[in-house]
Amino acid sequence: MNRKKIISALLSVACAGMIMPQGVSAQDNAQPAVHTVTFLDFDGNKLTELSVKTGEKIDYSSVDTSSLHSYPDKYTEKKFYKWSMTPETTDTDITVQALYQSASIMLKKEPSKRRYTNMSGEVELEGLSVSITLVTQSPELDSSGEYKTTSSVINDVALSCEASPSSLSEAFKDGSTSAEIGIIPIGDTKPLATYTIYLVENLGDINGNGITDAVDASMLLRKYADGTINDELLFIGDINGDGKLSSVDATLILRYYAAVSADVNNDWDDIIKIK
Ligand SMILES: [Ca+2]
Ligand SMILES: [Ca+2]
Repeated sequence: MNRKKIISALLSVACAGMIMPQGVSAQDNAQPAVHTVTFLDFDGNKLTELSVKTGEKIDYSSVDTSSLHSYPDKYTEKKFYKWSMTPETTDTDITVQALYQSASIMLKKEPSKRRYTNMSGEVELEGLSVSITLVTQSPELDSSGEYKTTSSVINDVALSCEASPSSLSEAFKDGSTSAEIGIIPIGDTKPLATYTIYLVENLGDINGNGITDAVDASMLLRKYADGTINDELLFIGDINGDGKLSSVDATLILRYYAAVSADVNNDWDDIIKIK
């Protein structure tokens, strides 16, 4: 065998993998290099890290992201959305950051009925208007190096909400004349907003004798005329709920008294609605 042939034979054997280079490389193949995958929270602080070998799949599901779930304020829920990148494997140390999705609930309009004149029935959410703003981070960076966000607004979610407590007897059970009502998405337990309702059982009873009649109507007019109006009087005497006492309220008291006298429907709400 001449020199040329010997070289050729050696090369073909080497190419077939029969001859292993000695030393470091053989050692590397036996024990693949280990790399660190560092996971950061939304603020860029270290959450945890994983060690993965070259070629080994990174197990993202093993990272516990439950600590990233938070309520930055009463109306906002923030949770893990996805990682800034999710390569299957890595041959170097890498860092990935958690991206978030947040949902902020905004109460656009409280339920229109805030005042109840008795404790029977349900809390009414009519008039309630709620919107949810979803903000989602994307893996793309903006010009200042921050993760871009997109936001979308979902309106009119009021229909899928319920009041808690839902019954007036429950709301005012402690004898109080005001109650905090939670507005809760159906199926949820955490209120997205709260508002206050009032119990005014003595509506229109200006002189406080326990009945609402023509005497109260004239007393209201007198107080209206001489300007002796305080908050308590307004609470009892502002029948139409426009924030002031006027002859309109006196007229409504008379109408209520007439209905009671005639033993017909004397529901304040119905009486106030009559134009
Ligand atoms: Ca009275
Ligand atoms: Ca009024």
